[in-house]
Amino acid sequence: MAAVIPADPAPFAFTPARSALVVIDMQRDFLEPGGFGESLGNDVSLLASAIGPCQAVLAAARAAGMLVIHTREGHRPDLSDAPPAKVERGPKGQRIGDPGPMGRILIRGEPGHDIIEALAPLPGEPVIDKPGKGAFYATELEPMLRHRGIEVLFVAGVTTEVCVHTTVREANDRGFRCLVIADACASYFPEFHATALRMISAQGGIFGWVSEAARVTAALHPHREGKAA
Ligand code: C5J
Repeated sequence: MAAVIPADPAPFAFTPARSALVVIDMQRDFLEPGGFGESLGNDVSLLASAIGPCQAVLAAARAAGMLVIHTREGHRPDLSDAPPAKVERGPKGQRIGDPGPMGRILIRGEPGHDIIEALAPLPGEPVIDKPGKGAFYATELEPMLRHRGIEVLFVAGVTTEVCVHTTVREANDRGFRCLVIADACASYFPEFHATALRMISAQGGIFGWVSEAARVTAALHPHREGKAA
């Protein structure tokens, strides 16, 4: 049964069974002090606004029986999957792989690499570990979606103009229809957040659609598992 969400640039029609919620990189390394985000000079408190809306859409997607996928950005402990061009950013001693208050920065298995407790994946929800900005690059995300017949992605997470945007662009080129949930995304640069969202919905939705958590949850409500008409 199709549902419609008010969105920019036009109403967005979707079928929950063919849709997935993808929550991008809501990790301690980006949202908490002492991680990768702060090591690059950012005010990590700016990302907190996305947590409540992410919780709301996660609850609604789970209740509707939709596929929920989480991603984490990070690297192997030996850094063999981390390009030097990425590692050589930021102040020495606070770069990817360096020790920090939450373990080695942006390294898989370290406390900082974990998804924040408020948005912890439930058992059975796939978690994609990605070495890049985009969730499709060097990951199993695309076959995972194709095998389940997914055509639509609801995208939330951080940061809007970096990993969210890159993932939406990758998805768009692969033929997925993406709806970005504006208030469930955030950036260290509020002006980049606003512009990145405009870039998605401009030109007739060149990369996708943009809406808000309350609209998404309202559209999913009648589709709670077993209640969809
Ligand atoms: C960044 C991300 N900003 N998840 N990563 O480096 O957006």
